[in-house]
Amino acid sequence: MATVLPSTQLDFELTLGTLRRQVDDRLSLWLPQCPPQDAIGTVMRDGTLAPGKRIRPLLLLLALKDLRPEYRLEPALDLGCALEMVHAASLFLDDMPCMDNAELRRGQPTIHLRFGEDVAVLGSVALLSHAFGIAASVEDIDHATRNRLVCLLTQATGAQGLVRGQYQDLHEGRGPRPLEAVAQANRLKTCPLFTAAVEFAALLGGASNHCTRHLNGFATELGMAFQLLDDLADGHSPQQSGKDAGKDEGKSTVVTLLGPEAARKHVEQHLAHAAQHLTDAGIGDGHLATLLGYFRDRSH
Ligand code: GRG
Repeated sequence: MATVLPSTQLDFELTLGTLRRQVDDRLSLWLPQCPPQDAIGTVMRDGTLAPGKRIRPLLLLLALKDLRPEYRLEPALDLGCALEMVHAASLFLDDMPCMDNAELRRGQPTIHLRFGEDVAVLGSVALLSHAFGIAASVEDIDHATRNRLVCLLTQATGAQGLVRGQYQDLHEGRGPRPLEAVAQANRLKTCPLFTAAVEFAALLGGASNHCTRHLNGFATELGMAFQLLDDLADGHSPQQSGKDAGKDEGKSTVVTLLGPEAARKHVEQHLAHAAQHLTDAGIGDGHLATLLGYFRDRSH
């Protein structure tokens, strides 16, 4: 029997669907349209547009709707595309034999298996460069704000962000490590693009320092919950997750250290903290708060 959704939930799902389509249409405009013999252009396009959740651009767009609903969509969409390209670039690398050695991503064979390791690395670098170019040329924003946006993206991506988190995970995660070390690697590898998304929205929306601080706290807590849900999905079939199953065997994650039940409790705690940050930011009953409900449902 078909599930009947309450009308507010239905409205929100329609909003999410519309925003996702707008992100994909904008991504499609930014990504190279090229013949199949242009392998770099092809992986940039196919790898980024392959079906994914688009959670990072959605966070930006929903945060901006909560902060300043009347704000023009195009600059936010462009920044969302930059975030999604950095994310896709990181997935190309994460899947490579020297990292997670994955075979399946977003329901398809991984980029290096389809196109070779050289193309995966070069495509990733090309996507990163493209993302920074987009952030640096967003229209209708003053120079100082644009510089700040680029700096935020740099910090999220580089040696104090995704790169550091990935390194820690690769070099410490294959043996036993304390829970705090797992949490620290998760904080670095997954949260920076979440916090960049809401900070982009805060900058565009002219949010106060107080509000920005709590948005940052919200995104960090959500990122931590998101990573735990990703780890929990390691036990799902490839049909459900679109990824290889059992990649975390022998690795130290919250799930392997504490078991799935305790990991789910951690998810709930992070989501509760995230909700409190939204209340403290003054947007406790907006779009981001509704989004949290979806993660709460997934944690059970
Ligand atoms: C900045 C290019 C670059 C590399 C930095 C490889 C690397 C170093 C970082 C990878 C970090 C990483 C894979 C973190 C995991 C984050 C995560 C939960 C990924 C899954 O994200 P989803 O679920 O995926 O949003 P979809 O496919 O839905 O987009």
